[in-house]
Parts: sequence; structure tokens; C-alpha cells
Amino acid sequence: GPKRSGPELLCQLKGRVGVTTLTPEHKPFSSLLWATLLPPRPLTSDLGPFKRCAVVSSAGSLKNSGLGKEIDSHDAVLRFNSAPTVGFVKDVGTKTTVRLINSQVMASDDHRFLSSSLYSAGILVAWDPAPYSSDLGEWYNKTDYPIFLQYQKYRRLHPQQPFYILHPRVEWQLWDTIQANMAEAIQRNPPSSGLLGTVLMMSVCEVVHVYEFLPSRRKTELCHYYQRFYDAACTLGAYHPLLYEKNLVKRMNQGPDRHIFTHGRVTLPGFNSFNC
Ligand code: NCC
Repeated sequence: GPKRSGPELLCQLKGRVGVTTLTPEHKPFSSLLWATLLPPRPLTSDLGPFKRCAVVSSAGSLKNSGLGKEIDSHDAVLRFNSAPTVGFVKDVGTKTTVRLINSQVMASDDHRFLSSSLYSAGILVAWDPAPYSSDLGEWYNKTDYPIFLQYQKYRRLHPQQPFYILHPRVEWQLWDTIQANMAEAIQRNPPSSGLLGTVLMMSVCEVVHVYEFLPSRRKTELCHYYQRFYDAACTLGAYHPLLYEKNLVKRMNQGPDRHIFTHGRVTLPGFNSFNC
């Protein structure tokens, strides 16, 4: 396809991707008893609007970054999966407004999703790699991990904590946008939590700073800032089209390259901050 400029890409993203979450009215959930556990309104009606937001990737390059204070200065902070703050406050801050989790985290025993206090801060948003069709009925019968079972269990144990499920359409609207801007065919797997969370925050914030999604001078093979596990695929991608996601974000960045190098920081405008 044609090589779009940053502003053109932002407009395309804004036009094609609509962040929505499941509500009790969505079929086939509307006919199921547990649908009453879903929030009555979509996430974007309940969250924000915020001025300045931070998206904190889980990359190993956050380690020894000293970015904690800067991250906490934002009005809202999004984190991913089982990325902790306790023990890492100097580098990643303390504030958690939203935690975006994949269905693998919800289902696997090692993450103790139902019992760990790690997940109790902020609003939870869960997602599961759905079939490309984004048909809710098809997905319901063929989730990657048992997202709905775990959702029901968690909601019954923690009824006060807001908890949303991302509409799988978002994954594929985003995937289509990535593919539309790449010369080669990319693997048909949904984008990483990192890009999904970034677009989520662009929907409710005026400005979004994304940390260590594009690696800084601290770039390392250390997978996560919170684990002693080394694998370059964490930064470069394997299952997720991560390198393509990063290419797109690099092209949309409105901050100077220097900020990527020193802070691993990218600056993106919220969807309501520009006209197309
Ligand atoms: O690793 P993960 O992601 O939880 O990281 C969250 C997001 O941060 C960005 N990232 C992370 C590490 C790194 N070195 N560079 C990065 O840019 C990515 O954008 C990433 O999405 C996921 O996307 O949900 C993912 O989840 C893990 C895993 O399921 C959870 O951490 C729970 O253990 C996946 N790993 C495996 O399946 C083994 C990972 O592929 C994607």
C-alpha cells in the first residue's frame, strides 16, 4: 500500500478502530444468565476523559529506568497482564488505572488470577484471541482460553471491581489497519496487548505516552522488568505481529526520537485531539 504519513495513519486508525466492550445486550450473551455480570455500559462511556495518560509496557528495558515518578504524574496509567508495581516502583510507578489482561493470564495456574492481589487495583479489561470473523457466537464456542468461565468466577469473588471484556472486533480492526500499511503479508494473529492498550487509551485520553514499547538505549533481551527470563522474541515478536505494530507506532509518534532513546517514550494524540 501507499506509505502514509503520521497524521494520515492516525486518521486511519481513528476511522477504522472503535474500542468497544461487551455489554449484557450483545448476542449471544443476552440470553445467558451470567450476562448480568457484564457492565451495563461500554468502557469508553465509563472511563475518563483524561488529559495525560501513560501506557507502561512490560519490557525488560524499564528496569533501572527510574521512570516511576514520571509515569505516576499522568492522570491515568495502563498496565498489562501480571506486571507488578510493588518492588518496582522506582522504575514503573505505583498508579494503576486500567490493567489489560489476556485470557492466558486469567486461565493459567501460575498467575493465580482469582486470588492474587496483583489484579485488585484499577479497572480490569480482558481480551482473548478470537477467530478473524469477530462473530461473537463463533468466538463464544471457540475461545483460545476459558475467558468467560474465569470472568464469571472473578466477578463473583470481586463484585465491586469494574471488569470489562474487549469486543474481539477491536483486535481485527486493528490487525486490518496494520496490514493495510505493510508491504508484506503479516501473520494473522491478533496484535499484542501493548498495541490494544495503546489504542484503548487513545480513545479516552488527550495525550498518550507509551513507555518502552519502542525500546530505549536500555534495550535488552530481558523479557520483562519483573522476571529473570531472557528472550529477544519478547521485544521483537513471534505470535503477535509485534515488529509491525512497533513500525506503525514509530510512524505515528509525535515526540522527538530523542525521547525514545532516553525514556523509551512515544507521544500519541488521543482520538479526540485531532480532526481528520
Ligand atoms: O509479555 P506481555 O505480553 O505481558 O507484555 C505486555 C506488552 O508489553 C510489550 N512488550 C513486552 C515485553 C517486551 N520485551 N517488549 C514489549 O514491547 C508488548 O506490547 C506486550 O503486549 C500479551 O501481549 O498479552 C503478552 O503476554 C505474554 C503472556 O501471556 C503474559 O505476560 C502472561 O505471562 C505473552 N507471552 C507468552 O505467551 C509466553 C506475550 O507473547 C504477549
